[in-house]
Amino acid sequence: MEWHIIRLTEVRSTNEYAKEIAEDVPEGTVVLARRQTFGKGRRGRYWASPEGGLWMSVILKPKTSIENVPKLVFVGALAVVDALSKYGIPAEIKWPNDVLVGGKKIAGILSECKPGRFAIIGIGLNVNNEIPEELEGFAVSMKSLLGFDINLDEVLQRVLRALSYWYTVFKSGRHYEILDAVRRRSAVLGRRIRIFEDGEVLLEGTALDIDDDGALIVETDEGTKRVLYGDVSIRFS
Ligand code: BT5
Repeated sequence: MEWHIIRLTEVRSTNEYAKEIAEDVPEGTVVLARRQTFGKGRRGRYWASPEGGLWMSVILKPKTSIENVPKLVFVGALAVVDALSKYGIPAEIKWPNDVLVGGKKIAGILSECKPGRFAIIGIGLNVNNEIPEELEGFAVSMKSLLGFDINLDEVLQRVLRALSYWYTVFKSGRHYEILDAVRRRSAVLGRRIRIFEDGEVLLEGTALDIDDDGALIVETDEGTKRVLYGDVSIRFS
């Protein structure tokens, strides 16, 4: 995969910027910013993006049916986990879009798409940046784990290399390989969890599996439930 990198000093959100240019640029265009002033998570949540972190959005134009597009979140998460492993950092995927190290969030993925036109994988990875006070105890950076500054460009190249690999798997239709990898690296399977939607508990139970569509299977007191990724978030009970 050939990547074309657009480097910005400051932007509101690389995902917003990527959406604006997506129709006019080739697949593989990457928007990278040193800092974001309105980095976003899902559902208008914020994403702290001070200098020193890896804030990027990748523009893709997959020729696949719409129901597969949500799996691109996993492609992004797997790329981050693989890149971290090159630094000896063991990371796990908290379904559907978080990457955790030792239970703390080191990265988040935000995928957005215009069906039939383009898809964007937004990746926020804490590298050398400070973690805001309000996230202390919940978030972690590569620097805080390793104890030294990491070359941001090298992290970018490692994420892109892993992304090339997983996106090739995606495009060739081997989605089961992606799901298998997510299961193996999962932070949730076998654990008791509560699933929230709009701040309300949707259900509580034990995470049993991630099925072939990428949905989470949860065993609850009322039976087995299937949760499609959307805007739910998980807390460990
Ligand atoms: C996400 O949302 O985890 C997706 C984050 C995607 C960020 C990237 S950066 C490049 C691209 N451009 C953008 O504008 N966004 C993408 P969600 O699952 O909704 O999690 C959001 C929650 O994570 C917040 O409510 C905070 O609790 C927490 N959070 C915010 N900033 C964080 C940080 N830097 N590190 C760890 N956790 C953070």
